[in-house]
Parts: sequence; C-alpha cells; structure tokens
Amino acid sequence: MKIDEIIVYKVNMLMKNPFTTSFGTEHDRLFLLVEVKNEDGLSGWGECTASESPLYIEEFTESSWIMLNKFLIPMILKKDIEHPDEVHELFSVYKRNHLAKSAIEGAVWDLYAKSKGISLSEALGGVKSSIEVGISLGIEEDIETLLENIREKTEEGYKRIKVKIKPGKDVEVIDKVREHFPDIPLMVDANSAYTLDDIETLKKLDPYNLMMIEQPLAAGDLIDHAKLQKEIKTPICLDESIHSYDDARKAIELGSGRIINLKIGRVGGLSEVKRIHDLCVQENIAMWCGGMLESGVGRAHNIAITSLANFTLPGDTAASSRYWEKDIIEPEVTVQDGILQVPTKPGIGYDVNRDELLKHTVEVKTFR
Ligand code: OSB
Ligand code: MG
Repeated sequence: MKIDEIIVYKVNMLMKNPFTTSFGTEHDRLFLLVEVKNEDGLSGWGECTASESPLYIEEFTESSWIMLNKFLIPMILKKDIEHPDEVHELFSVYKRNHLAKSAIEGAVWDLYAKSKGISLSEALGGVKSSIEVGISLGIEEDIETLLENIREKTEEGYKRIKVKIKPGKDVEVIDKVREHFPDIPLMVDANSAYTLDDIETLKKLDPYNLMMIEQPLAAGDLIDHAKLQKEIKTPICLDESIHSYDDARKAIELGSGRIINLKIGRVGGLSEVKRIHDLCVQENIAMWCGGMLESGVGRAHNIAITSLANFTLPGDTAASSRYWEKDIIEPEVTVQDGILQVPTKPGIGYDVNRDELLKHTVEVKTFR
C-alpha cells in the first residue's frame, strides 16, 4: 500500500481529574495524533503519548512534533509499504524517539489491517476476544480520597488496583489500604522515585502481599534492580527501563525483575511489542499492557495488543470515562465488571469522532 497523505494533529484535552505520580501532576494532555491515508482514501490512526514535559521519558510533545515533521514523515510519505514491520526497520536509522516513531508505525498498522479487512488484534496475532483490566490510581494528598477512589473502582469491577507511591507516601499509605482492603489484587508504581539506599523502606512493603512493585529505581538501573530483587520478596515489574527487545532480553538475563509492563510507545511501536511478547513467552516472563493516559486512539491500540496470548495480567487500559468527559472515538471504550470486549471491526475498531477531535486540536499539519 502506498502512503499518500499524512496528517499530524496537536491535541489538548482536559482530563476529568488531575493525575499525580512521583514525577508530577498532569491536569490535561497535550499529545499528537497521526493519520495516514492510502491511495484509496482509507485512514489509519496512531497516537504519540508524549507529554508536555520530559518527566516520564526524555521525549515531550514538541520534540515529537519536530521528530515527526522533520525526519519521520518525509521517510515514509509516498512510500509503498508491504507490511508495517518495514516502518520499524526504516526508522531504526534514527536513535530513540520511540514515542514519535510509534505514532506513525501504529497508524500504518491500523491502515494495513483496514486494507486487509481484519481487526488490528487479528493482524497482530491476538487470540483473546475480551481482556481483563485494572486501574492506576494517582497519589492523593489525603488517604481518605485514595481509599474512596479504591472503593469506587473496586465496586466498578476493575480486576486490580495500582497505587502510585513515592518516598514519604509509601509504607504508611499501603498499610492503610490493606487495613481497609485486605484481599484486593493490589500493586504499587514508584515511577523511579527510589535508589538502593531505600532498600529498608522497600523491604517493608513485602508483608502486604502486593502483586508487584513497578519501576522502583531509575530507568537505566538494570543492575541495581537485579540487586534489589534479590533483597525483596515483592516481584519487580519494569516500566521505564524497557525501551526495546534488547532491554527486555538484558533485564531478563540479569534478573532485574519478574514482570514487564509493556507500552507500545516506549518500545517504538507494535512490531517491537510483538517481538518482546514472543521473548517473554519463551522466557516465561509475565507481562501486561501499561497506559499513558491515552485518548481513544491510543487506548484502541492498547486493547489490540492486550489480546495477545501472553498479556495474562490485567493492564491499565481503563474505560474512556475514567479520563475524559467525552472521548474522541466512537463508540467510547467501556468496561463491564473489569472486562473489556476486543472490537472485531477492521483496524483499531473504533471510529475517530472528527468533530470532537477538531474541538481539541490546536495545530494541524498536512503532508501530501
Ligand atoms: O508509570 O504507568 C505509568 C501514566 C502516565 C505516565 C506513566 C504512567 C502512567 C500511569 C497511568 O500509571 C496509566 C493509565 O491509566 O493510562
Ligand atoms: Mg509505570
């Protein structure tokens, strides 16, 4: 298929509730959508999950905008592409910038699936028709608000609760959570807020029967994570540390963790997700799909990968209504008793609501 036209949208959407992690608070999302069109006028969609500031990863929305416009789009505009794997291959000449790369690559995958008349899930080799989902809850000023959030989301049926932690908001918080909810599937996410100096604090989390602790140490600290895993019983799950198949391979070999949170953007796209998925099957490593507070487009991609066989743990792909007053896709993503139905329509399986999208679009650039 020939990539005839590419459109990049810079979008700003206000979130229903602010979301706080150890690295900061997000009130709204400034992100990019990429639309690729083939010669028949079919459209494929991808989302760049960068944020306004480089707090989670080194990329940020403006850097991704430049990366796309200056380097990536010119590389594939007017190109004849047989299979989306070629996009990953082409982009590999440029270092990193995975969030930007994955936005186009995902759009090409969607277009590819649509041109074959199959769902993105099927195109990727997905096998599940429904998926189990959990929910990620931000840090709150007061414990009562967090407990109320957990109560509400547990009653809605989410299959596991993830609580964000940071130094000073960790052991005491989890102690209170467990006092009120002794049996819920519970995990924590530190977003790299600790160092090996905090081993004693992290050990204190061991008695709370947590499914895992996500990314306690810095992104590059594979060796320190391996040391930490030997000292604590709670399984370590890696998020910020895994940017590629090779990162995953090294982390597994070193014993840096026992679980991987896979995010499409962070590893540069769906082709790399598939490779890491297959590695984890081979190495018997548990995995699940993380989230980046996506709009419906990125959410649809997350749903498609979660339908692959080895995504056995509930992910962070909650319902549209958890984030937005109104999502930019139709229908919106809904969750019933913690279960989400994988769409069967061609491509991502949801239609972009162009009127809604344009309400939030602050800049558009078209390449023909
Ligand atoms: O660490 O998984 C994370 C959101 C933004 C950046 C990083 C993370 C998160 C979340 C929220 O945990 C996941 C979601 O609900 O999309
Ligand atoms: Mg995380």
